Amino acid sequence: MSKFYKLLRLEKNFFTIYNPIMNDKSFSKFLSLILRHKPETVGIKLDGNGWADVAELLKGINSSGRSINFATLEKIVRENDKQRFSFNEDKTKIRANQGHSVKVDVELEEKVPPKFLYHGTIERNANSIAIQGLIKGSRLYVHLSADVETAQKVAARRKGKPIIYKIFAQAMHDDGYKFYQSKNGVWLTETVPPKYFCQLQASSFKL
Ligand code: HQG
Repeated sequence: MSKFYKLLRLEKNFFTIYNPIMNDKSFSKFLSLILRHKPETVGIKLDGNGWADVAELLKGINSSGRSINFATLEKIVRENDKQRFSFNEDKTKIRANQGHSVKVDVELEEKVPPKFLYHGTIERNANSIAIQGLIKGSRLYVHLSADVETAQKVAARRKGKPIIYKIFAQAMHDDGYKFYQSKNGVWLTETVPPKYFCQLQASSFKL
């Protein structure tokens, strides 16, 4: 990533994290930061299964200069476009369904994948992906989409020319690679070596 884009991202993150007037979308981003990456931002800890105590979370957020109550948190969890968060049964605990960089075990269900899965990214990553395959980077897993449309949305989060890989998931599974599906439908695996994917031609998906 160029210095320019790094700065842009830093600036975007700064306003997402430090803007005290937050709508539900910015709150959802802030929650992702806390529950996937940096619980210490609001002075809390996640347990081994990724759960945060809801009372501690609300207290931590409210002490950080933002204002949130249980009803708003419930609404954000309920209405989140990708169902990123889950409560436990009595809603005393909350966790992110996927996307973590902190080492927690969110009790993912191992599952037999469909024949193909998809991964959306940008062209700038293509050379390195061709050599290394898809790697998980700072996250716990490589994230894969069930269909091309979803992969396109993932690619569109980034600045650059979108590219989509078709992953030979069934072949990987047959060769012993494990797959998981998060509660909100994202497919996860540890790594995807180069022999298990091909790049889709741009003509086969709408840019
Ligand atoms: C790329 C969002 C160079 C990879 C989405 C991606 C997803 C490589 C980036 C979830 C590489 C990692 C995760 C290699 C992989 N060389 N680049 N060898 N291997 N990459 O954000 O999949 O909205 O960690 O292609 O919808 O983009 O947050 O992963 O571009 O489900 O809930 O390295 O995040 O979900 O980026 O996105 P990320 P991702 P939420």
